[in-house]
Amino acid sequence: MSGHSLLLTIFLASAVLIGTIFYYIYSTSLKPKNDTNGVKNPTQKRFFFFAILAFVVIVLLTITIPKSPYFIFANETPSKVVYVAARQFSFAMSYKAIDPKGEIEDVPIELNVGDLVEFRVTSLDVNHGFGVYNDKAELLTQTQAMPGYVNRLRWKFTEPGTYHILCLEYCGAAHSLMRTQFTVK
Ligand SMILES: [Cu+2]
Repeated sequence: MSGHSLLLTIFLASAVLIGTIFYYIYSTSLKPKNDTNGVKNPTQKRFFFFAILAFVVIVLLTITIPKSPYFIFANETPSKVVYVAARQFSFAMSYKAIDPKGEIEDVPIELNVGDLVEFRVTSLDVNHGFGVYNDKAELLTQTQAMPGYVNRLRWKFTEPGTYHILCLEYCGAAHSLMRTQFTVK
């Protein structure tokens, strides 16, 4: 079992356990009354409402959790690694690993259509966002840039063009100016 599926299993098992405890408290704290004069017991209605709600939530989670970006391209080896250091108020991108205490290299990045790219994103000061936008200003994918951590973001670009990186987390007075770009051929 991979680390991801183990975490998911633990999460789901805890959710079922918590749900069972809540249901036990719910079922023992109400004294259902018999129907009188044709009026239905309101607690029964409430039970069905919550049962349907729980069903909808479980179905939606089952569909959407496997599609979350954390699992995307997890079983493939990236053909290119791009290192990103965010700082107030710019991004530095390089093909070489970034040493936060050394000189920060910032080189023009060129990627190929169809290549699996892994961005390794960190921050040199405060929390930033790393949002990848296409030419039409549509957000394709994103992760956080956090000091002391390296977040990996994998993506395959299907169209050539200029892509833009924008900070997605308010990080100071010049946050809105914090952007860079790279090309895909
Ligand atoms: Cu920002």
